[in-house]
Amino acid sequence: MNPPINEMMQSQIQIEDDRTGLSIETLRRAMADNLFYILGKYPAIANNKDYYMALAYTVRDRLLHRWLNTYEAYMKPEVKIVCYLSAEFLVGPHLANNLINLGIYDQIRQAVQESGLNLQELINTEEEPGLGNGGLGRLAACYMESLATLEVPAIGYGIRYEFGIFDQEIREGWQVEITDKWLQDGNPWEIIRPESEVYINFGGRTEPYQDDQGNYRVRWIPEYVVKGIAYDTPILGYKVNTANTLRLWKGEACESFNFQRFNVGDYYGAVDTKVYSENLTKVLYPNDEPVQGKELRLQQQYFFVSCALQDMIRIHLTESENLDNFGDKFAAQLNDTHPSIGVAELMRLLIDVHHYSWDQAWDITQKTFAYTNHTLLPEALEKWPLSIFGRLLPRHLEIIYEINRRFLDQVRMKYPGNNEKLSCLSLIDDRGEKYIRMANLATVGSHKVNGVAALHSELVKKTILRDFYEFWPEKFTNVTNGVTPRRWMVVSNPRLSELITSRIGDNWIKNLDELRRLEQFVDDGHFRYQWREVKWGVKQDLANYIEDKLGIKVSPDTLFDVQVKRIHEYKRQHLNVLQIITLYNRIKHNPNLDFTPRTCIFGGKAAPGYYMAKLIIKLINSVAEVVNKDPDVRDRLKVVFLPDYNVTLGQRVYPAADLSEQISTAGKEASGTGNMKFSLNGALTIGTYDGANIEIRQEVGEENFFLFGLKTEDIDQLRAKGYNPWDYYYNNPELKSTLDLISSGFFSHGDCELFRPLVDSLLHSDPFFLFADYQSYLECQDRVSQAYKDQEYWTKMSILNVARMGKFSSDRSIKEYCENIWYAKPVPIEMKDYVQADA
Ligand code: CRA
Repeated sequence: MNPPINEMMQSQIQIEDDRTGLSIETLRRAMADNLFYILGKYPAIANNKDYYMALAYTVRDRLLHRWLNTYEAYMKPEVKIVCYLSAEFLVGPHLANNLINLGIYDQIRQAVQESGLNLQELINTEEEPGLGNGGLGRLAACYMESLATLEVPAIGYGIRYEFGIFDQEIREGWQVEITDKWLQDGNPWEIIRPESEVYINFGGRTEPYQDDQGNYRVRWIPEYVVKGIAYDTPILGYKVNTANTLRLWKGEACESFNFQRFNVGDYYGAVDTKVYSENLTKVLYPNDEPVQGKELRLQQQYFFVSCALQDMIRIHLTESENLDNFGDKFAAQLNDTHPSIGVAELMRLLIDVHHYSWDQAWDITQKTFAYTNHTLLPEALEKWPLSIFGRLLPRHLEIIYEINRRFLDQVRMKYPGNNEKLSCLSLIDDRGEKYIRMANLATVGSHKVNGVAALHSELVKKTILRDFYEFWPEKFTNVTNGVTPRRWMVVSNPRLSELITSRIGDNWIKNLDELRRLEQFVDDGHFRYQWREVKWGVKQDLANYIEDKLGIKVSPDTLFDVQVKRIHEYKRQHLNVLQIITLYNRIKHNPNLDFTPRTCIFGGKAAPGYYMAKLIIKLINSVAEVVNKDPDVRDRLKVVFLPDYNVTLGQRVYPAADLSEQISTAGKEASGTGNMKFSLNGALTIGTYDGANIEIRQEVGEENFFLFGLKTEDIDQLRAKGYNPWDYYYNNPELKSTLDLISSGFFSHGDCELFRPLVDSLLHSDPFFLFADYQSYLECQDRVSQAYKDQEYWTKMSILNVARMGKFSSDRSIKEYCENIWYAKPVPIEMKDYVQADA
C-alpha cells in the first residue's frame, strides 16, 4: 500500500540549497534557475528587468524562513503586536534594502557580477511602490523598518492601490500626471493570502432585534458587500531574524461573475459588481495635506480599517477564547485621522458581532487605539458630511452618536452650563451643514494622542485640540519623527557610510547615537579631505544624472542647494525662487560680482487639483530656462527641476546636497523628515524655526545651522496687527525688482499674465508671509555663500551635523512609541526549519 500522501511528500522534501545557500556559486545558479523556471526566459532573450525579477526571487527565497518563523512567533497569546494603520506606506524599492538588511549585499554583488551583470543596474530597474504622497507615508515605511530592526512584533495595515501616486512629467515647464502602473511587470515581493479574505459591508440600513436570550441587539443589513484580499510584503529588520508583515488589502467582488445577468444576455452587467468593487482600491488620492470630502475616499478608509480589525480579531481568536484581552494583544496606531473610523468599527465588531456590552467594548477600544496628528492645516482636518457618512455607514453613525452622547455627558459634568465647550468638543459639527469631525473621534477613542515634533505637539495642545487637552491633559504627548539610517544612509550613501565605518566601526547603523564618535575627527585634516571627496563623488553622480535626464550641465564644484518635497505654498518653494531671481538680478547689475557658484535643485509633485502649486512648478522651470542660458551668468547660477521626485530619486539627491532648504512658514510644517535625511548626509540646513528644524538645530548646534525668519508667535503678532505685503514691496528695492521682473513677462516670453495669480496672491494677501521673511532669508543665504567659500570650515560643520544627528533615527522614535504609547516589547525570533520539521 502507498504511504499517505503528505507523509510521502514530506519524506521527499529536502532543504533545497538553491533557495537558502549563500555561496557565490549557489546564488548564481539560483538566479539562472529563477530566470528559467519562474520567468520562462533564458539568457539570450532576457533583459535587465527579467534579471531583476530573477534576482528578487533569489533574495525572497532567502528571507522566507525568517518571515514564517516571525509570523508563527506572533501567534503566541502573550506576544503584543503593534498594528500600524495607515492609508499610505511609501516603502520605496525593496531590493537594495533587503540585501543590506539580510547582510548579503557583497555576496549578491559578486554573484551578479560573475553572471556578467551589474547589480546597480538591476537595482535601478525596480519600479517603486508609490503608495503614498509624501512625509506621512514615508514615515510609516521608516517606522515599519525600525520596528523590525528593534524586533518589535508589528503588522502594517493599508491599501494595495493598483495605481499609486502619479508619475510626473514636465512638458513645457508644466506638470503632467501619468498613471503609475507599478504592478504592470509583476511584484516579486508580495504574496497573496486568499485564506485571509474578509467581507466588508456598505450602505443599507440597521435593524433592532432580540436574540434568543432576549437581549436587545442591532444588525446591519448592507446594500452591498465587498471582499478584501490580503497581499503580504515582508519588512526585514537589519541583521536580525525578524521579518514583519506589511499587509495591504485589495477590494474584490464577492462573486466576480453574475451568471443570472449573463444568462439573460446582459454581458456587461455580468461583471458590473466586479468593476465596482475593484474600483475601491484602484487609486491613491494624490493630495498631500488637504483632503477633499470624496465618498470613495471614505469607502477606502472604512474598507482597509475593517479588513485590518477583522484580521486582528481572527488572529486573536486562533489562540484565545474571547476578545477580553484584545487591547493587550494589539496596539493599533492611527496614522492621522484617515483610519479613525476604526474607533467606531471596533465598537461595532465587539458589540454587534461579538456581543460585548458597551462599557466593555469601550474599554477595549480606548486601550487599543492611539492617534498621531500630522498637521494643523485647517484644510487638512478631515470631516465627513453627515449625509454621505450616514448613507455609507448607517450603523457607524449610530455608534458615533452614542459615543458622543456619553462623552458629552462627561463634559457637562465637568463644565456645567458651558455650551461653548460642548460645541467645540462634540464629534458632530452642527453649525450649518452637519459633519463628523474625525480628529475628535480619534481623540476620544484613543488613550494617547501625539504630535510629530516638539513644537507641533505644543501647537496641537494650544490650537486644534485645545479643549481636549484641557479635558484630558494626560492623553497628550510628543514623539518627534525619525528616519531609518539603513535606507537613508547605508543604502543610499554607501560611500559616506563606508568612510564613517572606517573610523568608528559599524555599530552606528543600529545605534545612531554612536555617530557622536565622529566628533573626534573634525580636526583631522585627512578625514576632512576624505569627507569632501565622498561628497564630491556623490555630487558628480547626481550631475551625471541631471545631464543625462535633462541635458543640463552642472558642476560638482558649485554649492548644491536643494529643495525636494511636495510642492505647497506653505513650504514656500516660491520664496526660494524669489531668492534665485534676486541673485540673478545682482549678477545682471554687476557681472563681475564676487559670487559663490550655486546649483539650485528642486523636485516635488503638486496635487493635480492644486493650481497654485502647479504654477510654482512652471515658474521654477521658466526661471531655469532663462538663467541657465544667460551668458552673463557664466555658469555661476544654475536652476534644475528634477521631474518625478520619489523615494528612488530621493536616494540620489539627499547624499549629494550641500544645503538643505527647510523654509516653511513657522508653525506650518508639523515636523518634516527630509530635513533629517539631508543633515544625516552632511548637508547644512537653511531653515525657519519650524517643525523638527528646531530640534535639529538644538542637536547640531546653533553655529552649524542657518536659521532665519519669523517665529510662530511673531507671525501671530504680525497677523494680529495687520499684515500688509505692499509695505515690504515698496520698502525693499530688491524684492520689488524681483517681483517686477516676473510681472514684466521676462520669464514667460513676454506673457505678463502667466504668473499674475502668483504675484497677485503675494501682493494682496501673502498668506504664508514670504515677504515678511524675504530679507532675513536673503541675508542668511549670503552667510551661507560666505561660509561655503571656506571649505575647511564648511566641512567641519558638515561632519558635526552628521555626528550629532543620532536623535533622528526612527529607532529612537519607535522606542518612544513602544515605551509611552504601545507598551510593546521586542520578541527576538528563534529560527526553526520548516522544510525539515514535522508538518
Ligand atoms: N505632509 C507633515 O506635513 C510631517 C509628516 C509626517 C505631514 C510633515 O511635516 O513630517 O506628515 N502631514 O509626520 C500630513 O500628512 C496629513 O498630514 C505630511 O507628510
